[in-house]
Amino acid sequence: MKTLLITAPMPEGYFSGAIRQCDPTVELIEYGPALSDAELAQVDAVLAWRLPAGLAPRLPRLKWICAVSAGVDKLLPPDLPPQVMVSRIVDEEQAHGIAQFVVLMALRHARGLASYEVQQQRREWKRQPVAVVRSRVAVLGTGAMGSVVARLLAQVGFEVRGWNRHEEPLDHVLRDSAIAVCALPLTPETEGILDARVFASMPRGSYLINIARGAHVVEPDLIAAVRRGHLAGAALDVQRNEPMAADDPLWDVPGITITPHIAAQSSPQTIAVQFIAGLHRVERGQVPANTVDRSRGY
Ligand code: OXD
Repeated sequence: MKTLLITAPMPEGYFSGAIRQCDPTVELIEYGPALSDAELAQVDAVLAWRLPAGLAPRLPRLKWICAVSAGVDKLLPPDLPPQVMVSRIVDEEQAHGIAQFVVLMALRHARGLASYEVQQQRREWKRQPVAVVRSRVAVLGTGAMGSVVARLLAQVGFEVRGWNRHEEPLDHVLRDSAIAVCALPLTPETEGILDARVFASMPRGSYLINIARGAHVVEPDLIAAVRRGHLAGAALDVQRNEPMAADDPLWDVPGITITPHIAAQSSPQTIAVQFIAGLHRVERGQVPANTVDRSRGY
């Protein structure tokens, strides 16, 4: 079985090295736009972050796509033949790292750290009222990531409620939450779910943390809600356009913290181990672990 590696913007070598260390017999082809149709016709599996547009129909033998990520939203183009299985990485270590990042940002907001950073710049030693954090946090998405995030937030004192799309309207859970954390999968149903209407339903001074996908957020609506002072701000580890251009309007909004999709990543070793196990299952005609329901998109 031949596997095509398409891991840009991460270098393919990062993954091929880890895979060859675990199993030197795996046949790997690094993706490049110059690959011929004859070369592509030999590909049985793909290990990828994003599938280039128009590539799927050029892979007539393709049986399986393994994401190098927790999300598969960039691997489900409409021209992907229906029999191709798509699976994702499920990594407890990554989920824990993401939860740590969310706790960091939630505490930074709830303990008012940004205002002390401003005070320090002014050399101003001034105490604000101090209280142990008990604020209410809504975690949107109760899957592999969301449940770990919710647990760690609760452990440090937040009052946490999980939400998923089939339970109650989103504005019901947000209207009394000081912080909303987006941990949803990106699907056609959740794209743009965080828009002006939702921001208006959040209490004044509340805060958004997004560790899922940039496209969950209607960014101009978020910018307007923060600039108006309705939301106190947001921590965005993911953005609609990654990498963000230097002139992206998100950079300059006071209260919005940008990080470049670093909340947590799976290591190439973890990805290699899960990929090889999946490849062996595909070779035996079995379904690999963590295969998504393509009709749901997660
Ligand atoms: C992701 C990841 O899905 O980094 O964003 O795994």
